[in-house]
Amino acid sequence: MQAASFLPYNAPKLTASESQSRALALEEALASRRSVRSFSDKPVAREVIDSLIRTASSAPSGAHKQPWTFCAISDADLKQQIRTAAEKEEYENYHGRMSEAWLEDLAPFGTDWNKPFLTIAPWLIVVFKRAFEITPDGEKAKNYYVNESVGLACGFLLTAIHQAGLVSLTHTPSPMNFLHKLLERPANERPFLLIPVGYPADDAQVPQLQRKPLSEVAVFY
Ligand code: IYR
Repeated sequence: MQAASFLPYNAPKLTASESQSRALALEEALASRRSVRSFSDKPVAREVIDSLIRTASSAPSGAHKQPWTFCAISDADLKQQIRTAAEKEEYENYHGRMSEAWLEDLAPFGTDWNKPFLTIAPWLIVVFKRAFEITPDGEKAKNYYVNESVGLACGFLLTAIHQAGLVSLTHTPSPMNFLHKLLERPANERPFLLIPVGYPADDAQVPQLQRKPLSEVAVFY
């Protein structure tokens, strides 16, 4: 095993009041983030997507294995193939595979099996988790806390998307194996989330939701 070499950590030097105002500024910026289901077809430059993915990939991960692959798709034909396959699965979900209680919980969001955003959004980012790695000599090498790590990277990604003035949807077609097949991913990768990225449609609407107040989500000891 290789020993890590260490460098001094150059922490940003902020006063307590600068810390507070920067915390509040980010809180306010992220308070306007919403999951959006109606996209514009306005293009987004490849360079922006590169940057969003670099930000996502800066997330912490178990033993710094970075157990993720981000597949960014702008090809119209591939987006159509993904839409067709996703809608086939979703049709089954909405017509029998989801419980009555689940359908009732989703009713306020107005979702159904139709997924037009999969062809309208200029980019689809399909996030894969890497369950393990294959070493150059063909051995399996373990990754650690893969779900936690990839979840964190997706959080960074959604934050970066919002910061860039773009919108996203955390879409979870189920089952997702069709993505593995269509994108010809290797055996160590499993689809994790499908995230359309772009601008909202001019007439985009979002459901009226309340976020839980601090008192309901935090306990101080
Ligand atoms: N995957 C389905 C159903 C769905 C499930 C949940 I939980 C949501 O928050 C939204 C939708 C779909 O994408 O329609």
